[in-house]
Amino acid sequence: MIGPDVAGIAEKLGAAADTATAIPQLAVETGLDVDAAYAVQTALVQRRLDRGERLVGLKMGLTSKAKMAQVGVDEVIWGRLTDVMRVPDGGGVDVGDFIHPRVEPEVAFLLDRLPDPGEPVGSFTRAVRAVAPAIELIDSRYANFTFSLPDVIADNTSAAAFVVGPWSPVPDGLENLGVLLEIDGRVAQVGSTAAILGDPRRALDEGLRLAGRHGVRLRKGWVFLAGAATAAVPLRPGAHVRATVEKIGSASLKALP
Ligand code: OOG
Ligand code: MG
Repeated sequence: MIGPDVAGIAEKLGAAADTATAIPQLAVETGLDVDAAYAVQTALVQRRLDRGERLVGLKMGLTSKAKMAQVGVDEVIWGRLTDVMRVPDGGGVDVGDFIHPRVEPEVAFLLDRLPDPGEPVGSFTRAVRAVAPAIELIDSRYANFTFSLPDVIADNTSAAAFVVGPWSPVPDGLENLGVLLEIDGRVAQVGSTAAILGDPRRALDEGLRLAGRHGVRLRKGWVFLAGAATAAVPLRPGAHVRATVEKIGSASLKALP
């Protein structure tokens, strides 16, 4: 049997992102399984690298029950971040550049010395130099923000943009810090870093393990998003978004009017 058309599917997803136009889900019709979906993701990100973007990190997805429940997919996934997706802290985005953007509060790790492939993280404090509050802007390329597991993997796990706040040393009690998402000064979501796999450090173990399976090595200097602790919230034009993580600080983002 002929396998799915990896390059063709990546092109469709890339064009959907470039033109901010939703497309129907495609995994069932094209026979995409998880492995083929990661191959599509690789081709989709390569399309960005071919036009000059640089890989700057890795993001985890669906590491909390709140997120799994919101999208109806219950497996941990990972995707790639490029320099063009990064928005400066306090910076603005144009909602019109996206299909149906949502924002979610995240914890970011600044990667330092990483173990060799196949090895456990071992010492988190050696692998992670600093932590920061972050906001991820996700934008599924599928209509109605609805997808299956292989669909969302192929779509680079809905990655669209991200903001990283000020870095600080890893605080005590990282496994249970309050997380807040505010829109226009009003609380939109409340959670705890404990929602992220019981301890966000575990997200790094999972990232190393899962990305390692596909031959992807994390790099020193990369940003690592551990996955949202709460459900995501639609981003409306003119909204001011702030994510705060207790003991770490805040990151913010404006949507242009
Ligand atoms: C998939 C990406 C999930 C997270 O932090 O859980 C994710 C989606 O919800 O569209 O980034
Ligand atoms: Mg996320």
